[in-house]
This record gives sequence, C-alpha cells and structure tokens, in this order.
Amino acid sequence: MKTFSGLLRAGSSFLLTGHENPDGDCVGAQVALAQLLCALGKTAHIVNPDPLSRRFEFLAKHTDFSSYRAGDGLPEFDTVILLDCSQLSRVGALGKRLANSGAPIGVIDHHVGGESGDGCVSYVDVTAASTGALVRRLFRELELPLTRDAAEGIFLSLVSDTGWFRYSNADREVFAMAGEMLTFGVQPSDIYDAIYRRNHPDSPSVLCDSLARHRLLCGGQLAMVSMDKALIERGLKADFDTDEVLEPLRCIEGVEVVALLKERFDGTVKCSLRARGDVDVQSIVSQFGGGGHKKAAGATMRLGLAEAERALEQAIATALGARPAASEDRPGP
Ligand SMILES: [Mn+2]
Repeated sequence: MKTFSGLLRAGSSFLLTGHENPDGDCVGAQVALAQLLCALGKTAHIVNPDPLSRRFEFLAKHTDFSSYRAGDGLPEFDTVILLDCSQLSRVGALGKRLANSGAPIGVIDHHVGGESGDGCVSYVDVTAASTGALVRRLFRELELPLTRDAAEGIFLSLVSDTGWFRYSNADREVFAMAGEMLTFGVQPSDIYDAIYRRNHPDSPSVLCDSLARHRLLCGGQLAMVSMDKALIERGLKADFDTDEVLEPLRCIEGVEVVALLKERFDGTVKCSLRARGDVDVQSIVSQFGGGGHKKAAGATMRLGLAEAERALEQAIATALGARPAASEDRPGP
C-alpha cells in the first residue's frame, strides 16, 4: 500500500478513531472523513475511546458517534483510520483491540512525529493547522464534492486548533478554507454558541478557583496552575473545559509559557503547555514522553503533583534560559 488514497480505495468498511478525550479537531475531521468515505461508496463507523463531549453534540444531528469500553463489540471493519494522533497507545483500550485486529491502519495527523506512528500509510503534514484541513485536501485530491456536514466538521476542526483564528497557525490556508466552508451553509455563530455558551452554572466557580491557584515563575515568564483531584472532580461535575484556564494566563504580559497540571485518579499528572513567542514546548514535553506541536503540547507524567510541578518548572526554566538573546525589552514580572 503506497498511497493514502490507495488505502481508502482498497478498503470497504472503515473504523475511524482518534485520541482519548477527542477534541474539536479530532471529531470534526472524523465527520468529514466519514462523508468522504460515503461519497466513495464505503461504510464508515466512528468509534472513539471516549464519548462525544457535550460541546460537540451538534454533530450527532447528522453523524453517529460511539465510544468503546473494554469488552464491547465493534462494528465490522477491514480498515482503521486514526485521526489527529498517530499511535494506538493514545487510543486507550480500543487501541489494543485495533492493534490485535490485524486490519491495516492509516494515519491522518498534523503532530510532530506523525509519520513514524502506527500507520502503514500516513497522510501527515505538521504545517497543517488541523487534521480536518488535511481531510479537506483529501477531498480535493480525490475530486469529491464537499457536503454541508463535511464542511461543518472541517470548520470545527479549524476553529478548534487555531483558537478561533487567534493562534499563529491561523494562516492563509485556514482563512481561505474557513471562508469556503461558509459557502456550504456553515454558521460560525451557531457553532460558537453550541460549544461555548452552554456551560454548567458551576463552571465560573471552577474557573475562578483554578485561576486563583496560578503562580508566576521564572521571573514572570512561566504561569503555572495545578488542579488537584478535588478541583478536577468539581470540574468533571460541571463539565468544565480545562482549556479555559489557559487563555487568561497566556494574556499576562511577559508570560512566555503557560503550564496546566491536572492530577489524575490513576496517580499520574497530565500536563498541558502553551507557548507564546519562540519557546518550543513540544521539545520540553518530549523529555517526559509527551508530544504535540511547537506551541501546544502535553504529556502524562508518572509523578506526584508536587514533583511534576518541580520537574516541569526546571525543564521550562532551562528552555527559557537556552533561548538565543533573551530580550531586554521584555517587561519584568
Ligand atoms: Mn489537531
């Protein structure tokens, strides 16, 4: 199997999946790919390691999503497509099941290292803003017409991974593609409302208490927040999107890196890093076995919360110190 389109043409029933806690890019790209496969006369089932977030329920009006728990049955499939990640180890119990199935695995991804993941064929471009943008390119390569539902998925993928066009990956392709999706009837304000304006009444207090725990370190260049199990539990009850904690901290003048640490119930700590400027957070988390992009990356750390904080602070301090010519015009803490 040499080409990705060859893999799509060879299979007849596809299982589409992605990483745990699938985000808007992952599920949006899955919707679009399911539409593409349907246009090719194939069957496609989306099965993720976790249920569809309430924020993305609007997609379920036109697309079926299911989630897998160990021991569950799976729909029939002869080909697996992994979206927005490249390793079955990120797909939970379902990943193990798929590895044992012997079915060929295709990868569509835009993360660093995607080419060397578990795919027998990969469609990877680390410069692409989102995985959904790659699915849009596949429609063009296969000369298939877009549908409104596919356009909705692609639009969601673009806004999810560019922070609604605020991040530096919001390039000309992103704006052109987003505009094109509107011609298929996508309504950006409806999508925004569906995702962000249905918060639980307790979500402001979880946000407030999370932000109150932030610390400025490394001379004001690092903002760090730790959510311990108790706060995580309140967040889960309120369906709180922990990414909301990142933005106000990223907006503090002088902050170059934001680190969010979440204590998990299995004793590990999940860290998410976001960078402003030229700090490469992907290389920082790679020291802890994580991955992602230069400006947004994460890792699961097998450490206690306090140890994880110290280890990260040290790694980030080193990265900040190692940058060429630390600017003198940066405001102090
Ligand atoms: Mn993505």
